[in-house]
Amino acid sequence: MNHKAFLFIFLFAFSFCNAQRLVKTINPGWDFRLEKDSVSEIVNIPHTWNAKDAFEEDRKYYRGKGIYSKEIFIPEAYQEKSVFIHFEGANQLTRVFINGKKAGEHIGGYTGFAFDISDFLKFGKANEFRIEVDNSFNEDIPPLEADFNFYGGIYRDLELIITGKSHFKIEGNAAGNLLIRTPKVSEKVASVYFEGEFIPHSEDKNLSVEVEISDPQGKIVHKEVKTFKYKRTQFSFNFNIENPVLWSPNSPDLYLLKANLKNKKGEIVDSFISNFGCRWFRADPEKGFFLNGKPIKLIGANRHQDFEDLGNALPNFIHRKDYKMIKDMGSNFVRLAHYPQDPEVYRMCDELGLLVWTEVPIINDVTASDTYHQNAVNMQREQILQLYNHPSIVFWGYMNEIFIRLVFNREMTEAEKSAKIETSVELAKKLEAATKALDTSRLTVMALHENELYNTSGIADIPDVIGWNLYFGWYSPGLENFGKFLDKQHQKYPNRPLIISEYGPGSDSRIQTNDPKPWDFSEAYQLKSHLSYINQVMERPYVLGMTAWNFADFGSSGRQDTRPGINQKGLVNFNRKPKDIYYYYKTRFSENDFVYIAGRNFQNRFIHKNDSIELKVFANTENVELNIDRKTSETAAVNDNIAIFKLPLSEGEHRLTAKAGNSEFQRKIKVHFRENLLQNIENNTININAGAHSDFIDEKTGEIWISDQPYTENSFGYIGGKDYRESASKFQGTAANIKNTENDPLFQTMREGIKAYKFNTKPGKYKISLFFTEPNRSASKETLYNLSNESRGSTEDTRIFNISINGRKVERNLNLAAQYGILQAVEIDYEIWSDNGISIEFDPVEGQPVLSGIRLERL
Ligand code: GCB
Repeated sequence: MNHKAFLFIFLFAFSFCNAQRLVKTINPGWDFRLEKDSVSEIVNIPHTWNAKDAFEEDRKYYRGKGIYSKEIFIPEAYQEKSVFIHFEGANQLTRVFINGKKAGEHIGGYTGFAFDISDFLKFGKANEFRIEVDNSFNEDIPPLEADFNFYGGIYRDLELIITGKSHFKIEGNAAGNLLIRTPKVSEKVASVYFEGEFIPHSEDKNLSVEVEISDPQGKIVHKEVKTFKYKRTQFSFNFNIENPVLWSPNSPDLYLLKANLKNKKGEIVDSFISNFGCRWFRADPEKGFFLNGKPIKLIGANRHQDFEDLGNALPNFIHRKDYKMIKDMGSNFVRLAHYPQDPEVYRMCDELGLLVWTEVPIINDVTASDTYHQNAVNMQREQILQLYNHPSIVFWGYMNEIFIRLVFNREMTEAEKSAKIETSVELAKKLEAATKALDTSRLTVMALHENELYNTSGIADIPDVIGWNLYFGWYSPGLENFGKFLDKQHQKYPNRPLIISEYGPGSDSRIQTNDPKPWDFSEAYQLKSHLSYINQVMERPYVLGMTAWNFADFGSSGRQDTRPGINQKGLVNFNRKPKDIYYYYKTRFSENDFVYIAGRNFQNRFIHKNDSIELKVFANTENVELNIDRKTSETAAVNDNIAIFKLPLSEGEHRLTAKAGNSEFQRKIKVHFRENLLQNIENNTININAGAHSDFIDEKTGEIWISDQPYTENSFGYIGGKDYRESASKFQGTAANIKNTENDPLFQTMREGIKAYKFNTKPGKYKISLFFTEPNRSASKETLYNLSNESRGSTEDTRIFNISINGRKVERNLNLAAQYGILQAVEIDYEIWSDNGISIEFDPVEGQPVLSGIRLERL
């Protein structure tokens, strides 16, 4: 060993022993069982017991108590220390027992907490840890309800923290109340306050706190020591940083503060390390958001903390990856809806340069009890004290759409409604006061839904900034009504800074079309809607910014969209595979040249011979050059970051290469002429998404169910009827979970009142598969067999029809509701020999026939 290496090891070992705080996870190997079960299993933390059942058919996930137990050996040496157990988060009511004694209890599922467990431990021995976590509905704990799953468990890291006998304050608020405040920052000087508490042990008289600050380059810019007389527990430092390096999304430069707590002998008994940043900001109701004196339009997304197959029990790398993806799409801002997230998330936002709106989960409804109010206020206090030092945070939020139940609950009396409003306003005032008591340097914010009650009740006047969750073109009609609504609000309340906290439709990567419509869940409609919203925000300087709903699809057990149990408004899928819209944001908001050919999941195109392929190319240059099959090139102008090409392509595969500035993108697409499908039937099955204007791609099998078409000579198609969405005169399709299938969209769209489906086939043996569902929840289950019965109810909701194939009756009095049930996926296959084409006739007996899909195979 050379001399240098020896010195290095010595120094390392020395500083290690001297750094008195040890933080170590105790995640692995817990014996876990649900209270209702006797069998247990071994699990690792992060863990939730709802990762699966929240997505099973009925999605009634277990909300109750889960019990974690484990023996943990505590070394003899810890007798000279203080030992804490620290939860980064457990949902939602947690009780800790050590060696049979209760060591602590915490309420709330989204903030961290710690207990001093020193007095409960046996040293040099194994100790019995038992942790009970309960996610049952509790009317005193927010959130009472919301559009996401309340997965139960210890779903974030679990740690022991070991310090000297004397230590910085850890218990209670978990961050130790060690706050770094930067109340005044300018380009010339930043004044910094570092303040907090320590807990002195009787053996340690006269403790001192030593502070060292380094700048973003690692150069020490300030050092200071203060000694405190015994029994003093509060300390504070106040110093200036001249010409501070400012933190911003473009240059997220961080300062580092290290603090040591030392005893009289100069030994370090505890230590604390935290980043902080120097920046200032304001929200102007007329001119928008300003950071470090410069205007900045806030652009980004909301983000939930769950992931496909994992529930909310995510390893840190997924948290990190999400925020990198959010940053990478050109965001400078995120809303952590609807609750405080993993500590790693805030660290990432500081480092990546993402401004943050973080909020406590007071959602949809409030309980008018002191306990509920107090729990809500405690959550906000914990959030603020734990996250205070992150320069990325600019908004402390509380309350999301707090009047939504009130508006939709028809059973409530006027008196009950007034009482709800009163208690909500009262709680908002308490939350506002509690927030400002801890932090006047940040802005408070609340998210509202489209309703005047927020204005008339006065609740919208309480926070500094108002966030609007607006779903024009989805829950309420007309994308263009978005801007009109904002202008009206701005006119009426000119002193109120506004931000768009949520917007965006649901989309399903399996649904593709060039002719998007509201509620068709196509990626194309998602693009249309987001594009319109972005333009409308960009035209309005007074709007501070916008966060899309949502970065990723997320679990919500009550949802019945095209993937039941999942809210599909994500820019990326539940597993984070991007939808096209993700790349639209990246194109629109990233500074480097970027080009992307839309249609990640739309690579097979089924068109009519004389039609051309419509291709959308996203680019942030003035023009895009598109090369086709390395032969011909076309150029198109870019509007709103989209160039549209109409390409008359031949049948078969084509390689497309788009170029914009320094960026290049390739995509293969395959063109199929619908006219030729019947000719090639030996090689191809034809799958038709009856009653739909969109293609549906079965992710599992790769089958493509092409959009429907009317019958024409020498081809195939329907005769008669209407798309169910139109005939039902509904804004949406069925938007209901279809049982016995994962291909809900195939069944949710249908042709109602259909008379026939025809194929001009050559002679041969064929298999015809018909796909149906009964969409009407009140469809009558009575069949024609008891037609004679006098007691037969209204025929309005009865649907009975016959089916014939080439003149032969194959179904007599088919009543889907009676024979299969409502909203069930039904497939019936028929084998036939046909000499001269296929004609399937639907003949109504009562009500109107329906058809959801049809598949033709040559046998
Ligand atoms: C909202 C809620 C959010 C929902 C969203 C939706 O306004 O704030 O929690 O998930 O709408 O998708 O309906």
